[in-house]
Amino acid sequence: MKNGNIYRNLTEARNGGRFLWLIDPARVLPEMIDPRWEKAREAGVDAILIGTSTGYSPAAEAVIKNVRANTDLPLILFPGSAIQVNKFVDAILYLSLVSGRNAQFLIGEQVAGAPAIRSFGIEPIPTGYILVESGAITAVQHISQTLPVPAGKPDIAKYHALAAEYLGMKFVYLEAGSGAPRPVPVEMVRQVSEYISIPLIVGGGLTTPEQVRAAVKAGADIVVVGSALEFNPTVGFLKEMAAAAHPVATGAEQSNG
Ligand code: 1GP
Repeated sequence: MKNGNIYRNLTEARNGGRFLWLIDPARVLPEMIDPRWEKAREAGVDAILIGTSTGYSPAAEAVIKNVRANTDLPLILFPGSAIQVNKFVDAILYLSLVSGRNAQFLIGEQVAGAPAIRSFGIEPIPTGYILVESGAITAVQHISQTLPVPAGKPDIAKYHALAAEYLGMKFVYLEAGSGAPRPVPVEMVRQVSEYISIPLIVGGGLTTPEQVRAAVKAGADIVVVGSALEFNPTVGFLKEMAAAAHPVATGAEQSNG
């Protein structure tokens, strides 16, 4: 799928939120085939994100090809740096770490990756990436050497999100960091989603269906879950987490309240 199709597909009107499964290629063996991949669509996964914050993973290409061979879901790269750009994905979250003041992650990596994205013909989805304090120093914080937005300061998150919208970005991503002890506070999700007009992605530290449901109820259009699906690698749990993001579509819950 090319030329805006993935973004359109992720944002067209529907009840509930979208559920994205984040696969970290650094944590998957290149020869491994996860039996959940071919069941992911049926389990309620809307797309697969692939990426890691810790530089280049030599196995990434093999892992991506294996995922591709086992599911027809859209594959979206979620890169920590330009070196991760490859031609085996449909789209890329073209992230700018707007909550930081480190030029490398605001514009430097984007310039480095742009020609490859163009020549591979993959769909760039400009995304304002906002790191939120979560009770620990996460890999994103360490690698980017940036300060996260304080968890109790939703106004700061709102103004960064609005600036991302005004700069023409298509998504805002509120990120607590992979494996975060605390996800983005529900109150921050609510305030940011009410404040901006572009779709909101929320991820990091979401480990239970209740947390996923709360994020969607607060206004997250898309939720991203990675670590919890590594700790509990069953199809049943994948289904439960996905159903929590789109309760109406799955029939698991007829109303949110
Ligand atoms: C991290 O938001 C994603 O970039 C997902 O985080 O691994 O904690 O689910 P988890």
